[in-house]
Amino acid sequence: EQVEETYIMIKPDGVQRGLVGEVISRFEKKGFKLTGLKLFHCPKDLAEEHYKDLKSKSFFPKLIDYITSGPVVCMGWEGIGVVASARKLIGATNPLQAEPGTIRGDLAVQTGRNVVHGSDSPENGKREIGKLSGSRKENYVNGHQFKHPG
Ligand code: YYY
Ligand code: MG
Repeated sequence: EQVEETYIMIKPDGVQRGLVGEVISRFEKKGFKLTGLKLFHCPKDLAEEHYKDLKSKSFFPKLIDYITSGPVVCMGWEGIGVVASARKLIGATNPLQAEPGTIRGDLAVQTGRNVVHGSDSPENGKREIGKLSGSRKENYVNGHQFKHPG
């Protein structure tokens, strides 16, 4: 197992419903390290870039409308095997199929309102942190450098 970084984004429904603390808490309690965080209203072009692999899907326009409908919380999380582990913590794409104990399984009912995004590979983790964060990591952490204890 390798130390890697994943991009986790609390989607507009999660922010609006007041689930930011709940989501962050689950990643903290698991033992991962927060490497960056910002509140961000994603412009359309960046949303389309982020979800470019889904461009041909019928739900794509609705997905872009939704993800740009309000602020999201962009985060980087680091740790051993964090990419796959985060996907487990998040649960299946359709919240009705997500296991209880997962974020989507506990907190959501609709695929189109499933609270949180997590990268599906270390490569996409890097790409998404770079792109959706505004391409510069300094910007992503809002210019603040911080050291995580331990
Ligand atoms: O990685 P994950 O978020 O679990 O699913 P993806 O297949 O990458 O789809 C991204 C996003 O698109 C999903 O979280 C909700 C939305 N979506 C949808 O609205 N309807 C579908 N049938 C599939 C996905
Ligand atoms: Mg995905």
